[in-house]
Amino acid sequence: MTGMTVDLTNYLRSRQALVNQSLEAFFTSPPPGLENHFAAMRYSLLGGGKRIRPILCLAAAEAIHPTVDSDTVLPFACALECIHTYSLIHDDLPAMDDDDLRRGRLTCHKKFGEAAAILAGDGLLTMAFEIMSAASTPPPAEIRLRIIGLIARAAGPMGMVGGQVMDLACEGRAVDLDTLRQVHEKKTGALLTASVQAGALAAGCDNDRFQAITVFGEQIGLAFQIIDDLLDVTATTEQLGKKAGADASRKKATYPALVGIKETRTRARQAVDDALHALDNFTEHADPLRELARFIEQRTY
Ligand code: GRG
Repeated sequence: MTGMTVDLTNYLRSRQALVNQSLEAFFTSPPPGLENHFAAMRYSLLGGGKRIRPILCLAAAEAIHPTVDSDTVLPFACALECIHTYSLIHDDLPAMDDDDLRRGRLTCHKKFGEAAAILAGDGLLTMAFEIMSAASTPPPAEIRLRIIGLIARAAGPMGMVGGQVMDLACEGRAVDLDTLRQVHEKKTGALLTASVQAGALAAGCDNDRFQAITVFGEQIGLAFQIIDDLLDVTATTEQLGKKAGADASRKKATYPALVGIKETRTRARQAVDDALHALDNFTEHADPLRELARFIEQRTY
């Protein structure tokens, strides 16, 4: 077993600060004429959020190489948050979920207007790839290219975008558990899996540990979405910073709707147990990753 004790609250706080500082640096002074575009991107990117994906990326790197230089990993970690934030902005648009509240405040389109919000999402998505490709620090170009490729695949039609397309196609239809799982794997799981894969690769991970980290990522991705479904039923709008009960009011297929609350919890626990099992051969340097998996199961927001 492991010997390192992780104070997750402090760990999350310190990594959030690191990521926020780094994101700030990538989105500082706007060129003349783009002040409003930068304000819209910054509003959504820097106005809250748990930073789960970048922190998973940093923790996976640490699990592989405990003294890895954070400058090696931060461009990927920040890019993942940019992609995630873009997806939230677009998901909130009237053409999709039409939400007014995100991260405890007005959604981007409510604050800046629809056209500005679409462009803020586009700007964040493309900036992610500029950030990842521009860095002059390690990893070497070959690894950098592999990471960029896997993040692109996880964000695009084979991953998150594809999951969103499938999700929209499911609206108003009876959906079985297998289909729901496929939607979740793509829409939410793919980017979470890519987050740990990217961190591990940036830190120089070998093939065996890459496979193990991939299983870990897939299982926490599943747990994350199961808990997201559950929180929609059990948490308040205030806790979530977005409208609670939205899935039920849209009659969406969710784990609680399909299997009930008790079984939903059991499935989240099973996924986290499977994720932890995948790290059996890792040292105590993977303890932050292990704690993050438990946090994903126990989170209340
Ligand atoms: C529009 C291309 C496109 C994709 C949208 C991710 C997504 C696909 C939509 C978001 C809708 C949603 C609520 C999905 C459930 C899981 C999820 C991604 C929750 C939000 O992530 P958190 O909890 O949010 O990490 P914070 O705000 O903490 O970053």
